[in-house]
Amino acid sequence: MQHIKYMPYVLCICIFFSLTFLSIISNEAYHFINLKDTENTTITKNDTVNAVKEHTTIRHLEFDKVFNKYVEKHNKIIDKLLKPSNESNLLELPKVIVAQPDMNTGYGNRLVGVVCGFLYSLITDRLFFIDGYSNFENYYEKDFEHDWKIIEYLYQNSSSRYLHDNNDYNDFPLVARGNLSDEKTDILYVHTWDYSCAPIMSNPHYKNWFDKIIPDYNVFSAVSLKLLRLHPQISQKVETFANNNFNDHIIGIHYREKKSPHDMVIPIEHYVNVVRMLLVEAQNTNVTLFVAADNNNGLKKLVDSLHEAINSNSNDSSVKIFHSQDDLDAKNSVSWNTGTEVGALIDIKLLSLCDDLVITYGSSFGFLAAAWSEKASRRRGPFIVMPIKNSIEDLLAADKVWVWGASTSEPCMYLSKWLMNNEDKETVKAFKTNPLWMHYSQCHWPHNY
Ligand SMILES: Nc1nc2c(ncn2[C@@H]2O[C@H](COP(=O)(O)OP(=O)(O)O)[C@@H](O)[C@H]2O)c(=O)[nH]1
Ligand SMILES: *[C@@H]1O[C@H](CO)[C@@H](O)[C@H](O)[C@H]1NC(C)=O
Ligand SMILES: *[C@@H]1O[C@H](CO)[C@@H](O)[C@H](O)[C@H]1NC(C)=O
Ligand SMILES: *[C@@H]1O[C@H](CO)[C@@H](O)[C@H](O)[C@H]1NC(C)=O
Ligand SMILES: *[C@@H]1O[C@H](CO)[C@@H](O)[C@H](O)[C@H]1NC(C)=O
Ligand SMILES: *[C@@H]1O[C@H](CO)[C@@H](O)[C@H](O)[C@H]1NC(C)=O
Ligand SMILES: *[C@@H]1O[C@H](CO)[C@@H](O)[C@H](O)[C@H]1NC(C)=O
Ligand SMILES: *[C@@H]1O[C@H](CO)[C@@H](O)[C@H](O)[C@H]1NC(C)=O
Ligand SMILES: [Mg+2]
Repeated sequence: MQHIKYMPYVLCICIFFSLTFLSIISNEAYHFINLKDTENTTITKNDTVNAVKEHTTIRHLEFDKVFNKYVEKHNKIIDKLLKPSNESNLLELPKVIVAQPDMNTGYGNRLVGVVCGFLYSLITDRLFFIDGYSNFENYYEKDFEHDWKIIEYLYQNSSSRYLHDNNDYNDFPLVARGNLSDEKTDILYVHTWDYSCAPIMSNPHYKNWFDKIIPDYNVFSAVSLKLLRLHPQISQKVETFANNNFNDHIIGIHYREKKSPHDMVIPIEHYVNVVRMLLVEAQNTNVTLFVAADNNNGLKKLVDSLHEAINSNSNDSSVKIFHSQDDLDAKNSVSWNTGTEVGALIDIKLLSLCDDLVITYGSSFGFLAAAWSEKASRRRGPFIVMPIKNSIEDLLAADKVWVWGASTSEPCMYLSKWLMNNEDKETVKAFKTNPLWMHYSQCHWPHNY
């Protein structure tokens, strides 16, 4: 079996859920990466400009109205709370949701909890804050003041509890089938590395809300496209790169090499094969391949393999291969991962512009690109390449899947396997009323695997 030659790609894992390399955490400000291809912002083709414009078409009009109303309300209340006057003395402290992202995790683990927290605040009519996202405004546009630090002092005597506390505690019965407005606690903390709010979409109390506000159930997409809009300086780099390099049909590939646990391997050849399969379908269009990876060497191997496969199968020069230029082996100054903060955002956003995605099982980076995207509700879900045991057994057995196509672009919820295994029957039943429950559950190892 040829595939055995991928044996050398076995790599060590530290904590496989998310975190690769432990490095010293600091609050150093980010620096822009040097994207050489994109330094000059000359836009060459009018049609690509239009294509990029089309990406910004609003897909969730009802949600956007809800978002804008929330921003207005939030700003008014914050004004009153922070400007002491006799009017504000009479004001009861509003109940809040406080999202607590861990800055030392990657984006896939950091942003899902922020989106979940905001979703809860809309549904429960609480105010939304983020606790501890350093330099948020350097990376994103900020429509309203959500820094918990500026308001926290008012809540020093308030009651608080965790709705989610990573893998240690999750109130799934409340999320999947309770009425969250009955919750009397002033502060509800949302501390999670997972898309752990997915069960709220199954909650019978909120079914009408979702049917009306986000009827296509691309919930992450609807929320993130409003709450997490990239800082203009970063989004300009994304747009320039796309305008200069992206063609009619774009296939994005995320190769997460350094994460497979238990001596499993991710055959590069399998990524290449999915691309070849997609190229058959894309005949007679000019195709761009956009490649991202978690390390420089992996990126090079994948680009070389793609070049080799494409050139040996046709002399079709209409397929172009690009990647951005983050130094993936550089130590990230903020998180446990490698590469830079801005470089990672640019890669995610470029992947999110792709018409098709080929991503890696168990890596939330690719799922984030699929979901945090204007294309989330239009395209099919990403193709997911599976790590396999480095043995003939895994290449021959019927129950070993090498690649599969996801049914939606929503992120993965790795805790769903825990939920189904440990929660009471009613909660499991409620969770499974969501037509997407299989998607949420199938895309990741269980957290204690
Ligand atoms: N620039 C860049 N960074 C990456 C890439 N893949 C992984 N990383 C870095 O590694 C982190 C991985 O963490 P996360 O997004 O949680 O994904 P996961 O750990 O694979 O589930 C990212 O946030 C990036 O900092 C990539 O393709 N490009
Ligand atoms: C960018 O474009 C300007 C004007 O066209 C040119 O003068 C400059 O040399 C270019 N810079 C780079 C880095 O190519
Ligand atoms: C590109 O679009 C602009 C504005 O829509 C237009 O003025 C210009 O003529 C177009 N250029 C070409 C080459 O089509
Ligand atoms: C509110 O403030 C105004 C002016 O500062 C003052 O005249 C008034 O007595 C105050 N009312 C109360 C109820 O404290
Ligand atoms: C909290 O309670 C203490 C003691 O009762 C009181 O002195 C303090 O002003 C209160 N803080 C706030 C923000 O209400
Ligand atoms: C939830 O409970 C509140 C009272 O705590 C009630 O006003 C509201 O109608 C309930 N919401 C739903 C969706 O059942
Ligand atoms: C692909 O691009 C080339 C060069 O820009 C162009 O001549 C050709 O018509 C394009 N093909 C299709 C199918 O759009
Ligand atoms: C591609 O082009 C090369 C050189 O022009 C030729 O030798 C080769 O047979 C071509 N391959 C295919 C698949 O057409
Ligand atoms: Mg991670």
